[in-house]
Order: sequence, then C-alpha cells, then structure tokens
Amino acid sequence: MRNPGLIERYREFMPVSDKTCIVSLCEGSTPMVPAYKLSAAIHPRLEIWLKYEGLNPTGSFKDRGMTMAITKAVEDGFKAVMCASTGNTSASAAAYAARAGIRCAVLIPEGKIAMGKLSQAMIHGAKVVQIRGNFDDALKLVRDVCERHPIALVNSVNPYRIEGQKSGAFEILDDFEGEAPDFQSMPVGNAGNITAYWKGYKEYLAAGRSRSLPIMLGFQAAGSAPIVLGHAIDNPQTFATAIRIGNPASWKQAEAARDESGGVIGMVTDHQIKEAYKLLAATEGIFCEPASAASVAGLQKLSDNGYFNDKTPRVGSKLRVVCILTGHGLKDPDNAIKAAEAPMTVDAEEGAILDAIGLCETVAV
Ligand code: AN7
Repeated sequence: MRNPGLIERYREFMPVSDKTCIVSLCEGSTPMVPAYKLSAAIHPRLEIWLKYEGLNPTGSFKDRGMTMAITKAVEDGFKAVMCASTGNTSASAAAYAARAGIRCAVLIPEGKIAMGKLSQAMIHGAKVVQIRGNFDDALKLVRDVCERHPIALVNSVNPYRIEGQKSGAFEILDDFEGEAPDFQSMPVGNAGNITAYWKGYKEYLAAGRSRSLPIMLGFQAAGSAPIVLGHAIDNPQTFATAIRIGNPASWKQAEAARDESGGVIGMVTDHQIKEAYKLLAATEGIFCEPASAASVAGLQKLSDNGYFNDKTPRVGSKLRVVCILTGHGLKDPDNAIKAAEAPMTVDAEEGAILDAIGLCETVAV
C-alpha cells in the first residue's frame, strides 16, 4: 500500500482538522531492521532492532516533525519559517517549505555542519546564514527574531514538531503489535526527539493501542553532554556535529522521560561513537551518520558495565532493544571517508587489480 505520510496514518493523534491542508513528502513508516550480528556482538541476551530513520524523504527523522510544523505554519497563515540547526533540521525545513511554497531561512554554525545537509538546505532554496557561533547561539537568535516578526519558528521548541515526531513511537508499537520493546536507545542533542518518543509511547498506552512502555536510554557525545554533567556546556565539541549542542531546549522533558521510564541518559566518547558507526556499516550493511551511532555505542557501554546482566525480558527470552538511527550516513560523506580505508589506484590491467583486491585465494571459484 502507498505510504500516505504520517499525519494521514496517525490522523486521530495529530492536531489537524478536515480542513487542514497537509504538507507531506510521504515521510515515516520507516523500516525496522533486525540486527543479529550486532546483537551477538554487544550482549548475548539482546535482540537489537534498527529503526532506519535515514530513509525518510530528506534522510533524517526531522521530517516527522517538519510535516506537522510546516502544515500548521501554512494553516496559521505564515509565509515564512525559520530555524537554527546543526544541519538536519535545516535540510528538512528547506524541503517542506519548498513543497508548501513558503520562504525559509536557516541559521547554522559556521563550518560545523555536514556537507550533505548544507547541500540540501541550499538546493531547496532556503536562505542559509552561517553564524560565527554554535547551535545554542543560533537558537537564541532565531527565537528572538521569530518573536518580533511574522515568521514561524520550526525548531523542536515548536510543539507541532513534537506532535509529528511522536509518530516514531507509534510505528514501533504497531510493528511489535502493541508490545513496547524492553529498551529504546537514541542519541540526544536538543532533546526534542526523546521528548517526542516518550510522549508517543504514553499516548498510545493511554489510548489502549499498546500494553507497555519501554525503558528510555539516551546518549550524548562526551564533549557535548550537558544533561549527563548537570550543567550547560559553553563550547560543546564532538565530530558527531548533529548533536554538538551545549544547552538543550528540552532538557527537563528529557530528564522526565529518563526518570518516568527508569532509564539512563549517558555519554559516549567520539572514539566509541566511531567504533559503533563502523560496526553498523561493516557488519549490518547499515550506513547511518555519526550521531545516530551514539545509540549503539551507548548500548555497548552499558553492556560492558554489566547493565543488562540483571534485566528480565518482558516477553520471550531476549531483551528487545530498538535503536533509533536518526540520520543517513550519506549526510556526512567526509566523516565516512575519514573513518574508512582509502581507495587504491592501480594500472588498468587484470594482474594489478587482482593484486590490489587480494581476494583471489580466499574466494576463488
Ligand atoms: C541525526 O538538525 O538539532 O535530541 O538542528 O540530526 O531531538 O535534538 C539535529 C539533531 C540526533 C538529536 N540525530 O535529536 C538539528 C538538530 C541526528 C540529528 C539528533 C539530531 P534531538
């Protein structure tokens, strides 16, 4: 069946009426990929599933919130939208604004967004402004501008963004026929997504569409871990630029999701993120961007610390975990090229090629 987009799929849970003109790129309904080898590598009792959000129309989970935020901006009469972004929000806002025929401006930290994301904002015709500052500076500026001018703010402080993004939880529950996974693991930056997932899980339960709630596990990069450290970070650092955020807007809501679910918000080093990023690509054939791999790096860290040893599965014999792979690996080709083996250059003749690939002895037919 054709995917009608998530507002249509979950219309009864979304703030729309019969008159609402929905702006959609047929987002959502992303695959849940079972990860057998990854599960075995991390902990024998885990059954890991990868929710591949990189397969949304602009390559990240941001499209879930953006279909809703742009739909409402248009309904409310706005002719322009604006956001601060570490990259993916700007790509999504630019695409949905183009589709709606309204203007879009994005504020990004100079030199700190991945190339794929920048190219998207540009090709969709957004006004792209780089600031000499970080994401937190950009968000403050955008909030001020949108307060004083008739421009809709489409960062996740816009409640419609959260309404759209909660659909990710609905899909997981539908995929598992109403039984929540034992754990959900995800990266945390500005903390809108963990807020949205937890809201979604609770709403589905209250509506009688599911029977249980997961334990929420969120991971920040060690150089950008304000929630873990308990204070804002003035100069956040990490190669996972998507989550290079020092003062998350939804800080309190993220703590609530952690505490209400009995979960953890932890931190993982850039090295741990890089290892998980490479492991996903090399053993599961799944290419996500670095920030997304923090969800898997975090599981590895918890496993190493014995966290899963005393946990009991809700159903079956394995602890079921869903990792939210928030963005596609192609967003950030520079980091992929840096993390992998460089290509070889040889003469255009068979002997040289066979030498170079070095596979002939092991896979000879
Ligand atoms: C791939 O695009 O903040 O905790 O401006 O792009 O909801 O912020 C992106 C965040 C995780 C963190 N993974 O989500 C932006 C932006 C990816 C991301 C996050 C982001 P939140």
